[in-house]
Amino acid sequence: MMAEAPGCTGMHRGYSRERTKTMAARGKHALRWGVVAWLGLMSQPLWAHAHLIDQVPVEGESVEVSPERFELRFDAPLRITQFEVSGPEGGVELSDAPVGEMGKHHEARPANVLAPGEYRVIWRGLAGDGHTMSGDYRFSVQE
Ligand SMILES: [Cu+2]
Repeated sequence: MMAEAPGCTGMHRGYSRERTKTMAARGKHALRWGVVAWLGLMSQPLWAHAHLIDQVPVEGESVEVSPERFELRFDAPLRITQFEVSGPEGGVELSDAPVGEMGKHHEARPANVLAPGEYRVIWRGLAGDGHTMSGDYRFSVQE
């Protein structure tokens, strides 16, 4: 199965009619906020969706030794709602998981040394704009 590319599965669904109504209700500020939102599409909006910019181990990487930690870095804050690693021995127990924290940088540590083999990381998160982001990638640990 092909790894699903990290992406915004909501595709601006969060910029809803309800939010537009709320903006209209703010009267004279509505236009200004509309402009801010529009500019946001070009730069970094306040309620930005977050894109994955770095991960450790890197996708497809074959690491020589069991990784001490897993890392995800985003270009905007995101709340991790799911983080799962599985391998040849099933689900990998994590001594600390990033679930629930809002931030650009997330870390998780395996509770035990990872056995050689192929691993799969599945994560899911909620960006500041309310969009769900997710990723699914593999790496391997050498003999
Ligand atoms: Cu988004």
